[in-house]
Amino acid sequence: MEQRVIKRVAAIHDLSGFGRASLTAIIPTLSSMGVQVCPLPTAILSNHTGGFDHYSFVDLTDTMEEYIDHWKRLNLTFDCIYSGFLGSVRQIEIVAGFLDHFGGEDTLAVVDPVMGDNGRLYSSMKPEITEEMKKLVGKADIITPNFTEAAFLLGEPYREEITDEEVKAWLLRLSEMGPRTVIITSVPGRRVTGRVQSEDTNVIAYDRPGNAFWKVGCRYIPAFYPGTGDTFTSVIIGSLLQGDSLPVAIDRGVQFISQCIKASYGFDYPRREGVLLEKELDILKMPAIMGSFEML
Ligand code: PXL
Repeated sequence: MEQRVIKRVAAIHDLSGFGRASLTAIIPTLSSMGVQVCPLPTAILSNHTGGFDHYSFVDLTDTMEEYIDHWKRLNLTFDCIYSGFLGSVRQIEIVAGFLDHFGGEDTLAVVDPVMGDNGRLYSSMKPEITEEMKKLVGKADIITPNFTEAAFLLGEPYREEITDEEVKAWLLRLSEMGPRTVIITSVPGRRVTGRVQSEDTNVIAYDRPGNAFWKVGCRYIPAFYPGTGDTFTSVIIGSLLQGDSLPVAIDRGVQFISQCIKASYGFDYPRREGVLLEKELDILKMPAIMGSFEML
């Protein structure tokens, strides 16, 4: 592969004009980390669907193949292929074909199997998306499902409590589907009689090459902001492309999202607009500081 000064990521996501999710979160995050983003848009929405009750939606499935054909004619190569929100079974097939063509040993394949949250599929997702998404997961090096998406991929009922040992079993089963690294976000942590403890949700990961489980605790902040999953995975990709180890990359992702939420929470504005990313992006230019990850 050619020597590139700037690492290059193909980002296969929707473009939502308002609300800081998908490409409008991914592009600034990776750019701030010195990585070039080449978007392959899956759909164009006026605004994302989390917390807004109306939006326009233009499905780009029919344009994707021609778009990809031009990238093939340009002989483009990528250091990473990163897919997220996909609107249809057909789009998943197109992404699978993209991974077959542009993927390889020197290309990190990251699949964020965006399907739902809080135990439910997103309103725009049809139930058959889960079966199709499993095929894409099988082609990935790294997957970053949230706890709900992990349950859907495994056919497990959603639950509000889980032990570390049970999460480890889930991680191994997900890794057996293909990916060498599995990172589950929003894993419920300890609760005491309804009162939430400080370390309430965790990111727990399994890395097959190192045969290691990693855990990073996140302090509970009572606010949900759409798009934080896209920013989180982007920070992990940027960090890995900069040469960080997996636990450091996960830790940087968790620290950055926590900082964004803390910096946003004190301001009175609709949460559906996402975290105040623009205020915090410069943090990504700083070197990683002391991590809070632990080995499980
Ligand atoms: O961040 C995930 C996401 C991506 N794209 C669209 C969404 C959402 C979450 O709500 O609505 C269109």
